[in-house]
Amino acid sequence: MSDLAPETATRVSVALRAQRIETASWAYANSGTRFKVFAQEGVPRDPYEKIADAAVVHRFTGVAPSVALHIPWDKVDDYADLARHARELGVVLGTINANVFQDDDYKLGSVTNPDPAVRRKAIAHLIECVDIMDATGSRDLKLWFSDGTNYPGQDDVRTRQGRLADALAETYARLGDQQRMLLEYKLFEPAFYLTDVPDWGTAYLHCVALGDRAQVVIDTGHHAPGTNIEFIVAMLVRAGKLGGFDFNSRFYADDDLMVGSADPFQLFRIMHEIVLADELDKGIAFMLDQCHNLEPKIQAVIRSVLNVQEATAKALLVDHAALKAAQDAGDVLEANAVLMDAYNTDVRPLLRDLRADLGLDPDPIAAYKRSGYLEKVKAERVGGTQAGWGA
Ligand code: AOS
Ligand code: ZN
Ligand code: ZN
Repeated sequence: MSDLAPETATRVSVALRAQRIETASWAYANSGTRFKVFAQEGVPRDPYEKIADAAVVHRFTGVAPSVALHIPWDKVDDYADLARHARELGVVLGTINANVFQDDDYKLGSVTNPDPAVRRKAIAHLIECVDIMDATGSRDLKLWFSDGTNYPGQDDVRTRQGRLADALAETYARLGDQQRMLLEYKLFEPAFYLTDVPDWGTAYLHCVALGDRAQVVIDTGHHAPGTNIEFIVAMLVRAGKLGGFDFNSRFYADDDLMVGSADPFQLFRIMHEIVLADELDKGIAFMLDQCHNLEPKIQAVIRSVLNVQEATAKALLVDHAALKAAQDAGDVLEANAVLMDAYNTDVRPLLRDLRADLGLDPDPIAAYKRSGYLEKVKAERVGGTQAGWGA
């Protein structure tokens, strides 16, 4: 039992019940670094099996009812059938992630490539992704571009921005009324000198030019060390331009480790900005973008979902009235103490109670392990696929 005041526990539980976290299809498949992919037994052999694994995560957590796809890693002949398969398992297909970074043609860029034929090919893929969204019923198209240059002088910065703007505008024009374009930025990698969408400012400028249904995605691993990510959250929320998160943890660069593992306090600070702005259930997509190279994948995704839930619960515990009073009084230490009180609260009893109320096992990881699912798929699935990298 949680020892929080009953009305506090109720308020936090109601908000947590409404929270939705989207998992990523590629997290269930084999992955690694450019040095080695360590294959695991029982990993999915096709998109249908990835969705089955995502459904298991939802079954034990109750808050992960959608799974993001990556095209062409999750290419199938009939996307409506894939959506039906997902629904039968109790989940839905979520964000469609485009891929204009793995073909040889994209060596000098995709939508920013100097060659118009390559740019056309890239735009055709982005539009194909919207066709797929129509079939899957997905709301969001997520765009991440590896485009950039390795050497000063290699290409013209402003010309490339113009090519990018043209491609985004053509794709945006193809979206349906209920569909959104989410533009993701990343500081560097694979380009090492200049990346065409390196930061939130660049993504924001493009989204403003496009219109209301273009919004920015914050991948928590895509910043320079020490970047104040919660400040970016606050700025984008204030501008109505925060479309979603790709959650993961980083120690060095785009490490794609489990969210909340490297810096749970940062995750709390991010969720605090979301809760303060009352944006927990207003359409911001809370997605995981992670790779589980060493650890068992489904269990790691469950752990990640729980980490987001714990950070959210702590953010919901911040006493906003006390915080504002301390801020208005200029009481630096008291304001900080209000935040730290919430962060230092053990929310696990509250979350166990919430799961029991929802008819779930209070300990999702133990329940998953007891279910025997991993042993079953290990026996059934021989020759699982790689997430996509180097495939
Ligand atoms: C790449 O670094 C980005 O995080 C993208 O979201 C990418 O599409 C995803 O990680 C799959 O590779
Ligand atoms: Zn990402
Ligand atoms: Zn990334």
